[in-house]
Amino acid sequence: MSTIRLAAIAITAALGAAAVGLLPTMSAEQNAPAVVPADLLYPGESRHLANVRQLTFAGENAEAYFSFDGQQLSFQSNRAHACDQIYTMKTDGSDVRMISTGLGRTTCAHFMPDGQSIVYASTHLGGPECPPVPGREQGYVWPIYDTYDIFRVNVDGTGLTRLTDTPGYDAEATVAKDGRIVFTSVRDGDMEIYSMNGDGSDVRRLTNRPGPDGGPFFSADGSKIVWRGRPLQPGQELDDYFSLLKQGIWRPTSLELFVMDRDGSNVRQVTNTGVGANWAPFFTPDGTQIIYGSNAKNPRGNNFDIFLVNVDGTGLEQITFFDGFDGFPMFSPDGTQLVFGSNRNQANDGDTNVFVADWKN
Ligand SMILES: [Ca+2]
Ligand SMILES: [Ca+2]
Ligand SMILES: [Ca+2]
Repeated sequence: MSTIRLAAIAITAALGAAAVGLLPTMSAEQNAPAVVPADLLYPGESRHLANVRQLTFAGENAEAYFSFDGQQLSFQSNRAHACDQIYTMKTDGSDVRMISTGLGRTTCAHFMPDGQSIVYASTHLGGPECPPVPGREQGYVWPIYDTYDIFRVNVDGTGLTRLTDTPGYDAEATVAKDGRIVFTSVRDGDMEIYSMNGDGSDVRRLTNRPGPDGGPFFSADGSKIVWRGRPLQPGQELDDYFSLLKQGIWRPTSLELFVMDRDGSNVRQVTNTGVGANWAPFFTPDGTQIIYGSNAKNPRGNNFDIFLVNVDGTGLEQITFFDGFDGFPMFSPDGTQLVFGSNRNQANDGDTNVFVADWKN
């Protein structure tokens, strides 16, 4: 397997949803040997993790996020469709149910606080097929399909309601405990973060700086937002970014983490690695630290790992040590469990599955 291919698989996994399925699956004879469940914990990981359980075993699975009562997970998978659909399951991996339409591509699902409905993004209004995958003429790029809008649906699949209707990409919706939604949109000509009520009303723009901003999550108390971005100065990189954005693609290779108050004020930079993608951040339940995935140690490689850092950028600690992709970490609301995506115990090379571990402080 070439280094380029490894990196492409890693980035595909790291970017999750929208990118999953863009690459062909490796043939069966190239399968990595499976490890027994006792080996799901790798040397160095026992400082914070214990009792690692694999919840999914079919297809690509990513972005698993806890419900507010900690009893269920929403996630996306291509197990039964050509591109990702949204599912729920219990935290032991049982009772898997598809709640999206089965049409188009979907991404980034999150439970509402009462556990009775879920928000997610889908391209199905743009057509029933999987949207086209961009070519490689621009190098490695990630599609931001202009047919993505954010929807809300009851957990039984009924009551599908469209929450965004502006032209262009609207996705990456997550929810505060009071029901306020934060999401990413290109409605004003750049990738920015917005918030809105649970019914799509009262939309407010929270970021306003050239360059990609996305992947926002509220802190448990709803007072802060953490996200990943790359503020760009006027010049070649910014010109290139806007040129790609007009084509519905971007190049997510170098990203840092930031926090702000829920109204968009008081922006502070958390990481400053300068290289690699710091990705998919989430606050610890007490709001003092951020857990996230990163390939900063090996910016061109596939070995993303999960890290923990204080909100002020100090106290960086590596959590996972599997030699392959680990990312999309999220704590259960009570802080006792960590859910994450990983290539560990892959049946096919590059498979991403959902894992839950006990968290040790
Ligand atoms: Ca839209
Ligand atoms: Ca921006
Ligand atoms: Ca890793």
